[in-house]
Amino acid sequence: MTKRKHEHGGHDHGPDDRPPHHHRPHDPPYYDPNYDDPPSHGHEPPDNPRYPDPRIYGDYASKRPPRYVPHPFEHTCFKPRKDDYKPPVTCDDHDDHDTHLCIRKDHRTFTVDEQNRFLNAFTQINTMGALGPLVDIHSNAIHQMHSNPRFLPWHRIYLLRMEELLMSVDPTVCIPYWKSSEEQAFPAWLLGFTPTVNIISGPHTVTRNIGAFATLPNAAAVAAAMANGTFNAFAPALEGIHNSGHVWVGGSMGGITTAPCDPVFWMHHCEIDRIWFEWQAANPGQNPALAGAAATMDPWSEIEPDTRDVTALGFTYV
Ligand SMILES: [Cu+2]
Repeated sequence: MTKRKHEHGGHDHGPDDRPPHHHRPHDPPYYDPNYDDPPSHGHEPPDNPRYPDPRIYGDYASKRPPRYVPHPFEHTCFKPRKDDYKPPVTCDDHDDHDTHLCIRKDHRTFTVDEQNRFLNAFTQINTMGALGPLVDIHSNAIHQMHSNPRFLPWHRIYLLRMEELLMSVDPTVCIPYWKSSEEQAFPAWLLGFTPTVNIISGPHTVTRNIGAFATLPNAAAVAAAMANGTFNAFAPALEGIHNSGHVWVGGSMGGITTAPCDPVFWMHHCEIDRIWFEWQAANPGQNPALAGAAATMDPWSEIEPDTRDVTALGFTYV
């Protein structure tokens, strides 16, 4: 007998009387995973790795995230109020909680330490890859967050998610507001800060084109918007003022898909939200008329009534 069987455990190793080996089949010298029964790592991978945390990214963290719907062509750039335009008007398109109450302050009251903490937290969440996906939520028109009564409540939740993200790396950080109508100037301490954010279309480096394409609405324009006694009149007036702020900063801020890459986006929206907060106090009971699916601030689960009380949401304005 000359052939050896490729079987172990048999006893017919040879014609002689040597005792049989009892070694087990040896393991290959490389890792040979058992694909049928993979070892448990003790946790499940996220459903959607780009959006790992449902607390921040809402429905995007599921296996069936919201469908992507591009904004209609004429709505991909923010439009200022007609009276704020400076000709020529073009779109500057280059490349394409917990129990802690956040006290949102005027950025002009910030100490250098507070400025640095805000920018460092912003840089950290960007480096973590957490900011890009949040920006991308803003570029998905399926959420219907502009030019309708969802504008104010939706962005209130959006800001809150950003604030929660910032607080996850530095719990002392709250988003400051930029009272542009009063300042008539860009926050000087942001001028040198132009981060690159990995958004869905690729890396985007923040650009600005300050003051080139609009004037900044002044205090009188804000007062005129505030004078509206119904939500349906007030909200579009404030959204128009908001649009002009976007166009006035220009560059990244001028496009819906890139605007939240600029930290001034959050400070600008913080001011818009603060104006709404003040208006709410002066006009109790005036709320957006939203019902059914329109009342849900998708991709998050908050519904419109949840957005009315900022203190209940975890922040306030001073
Ligand atoms: Cu927006």
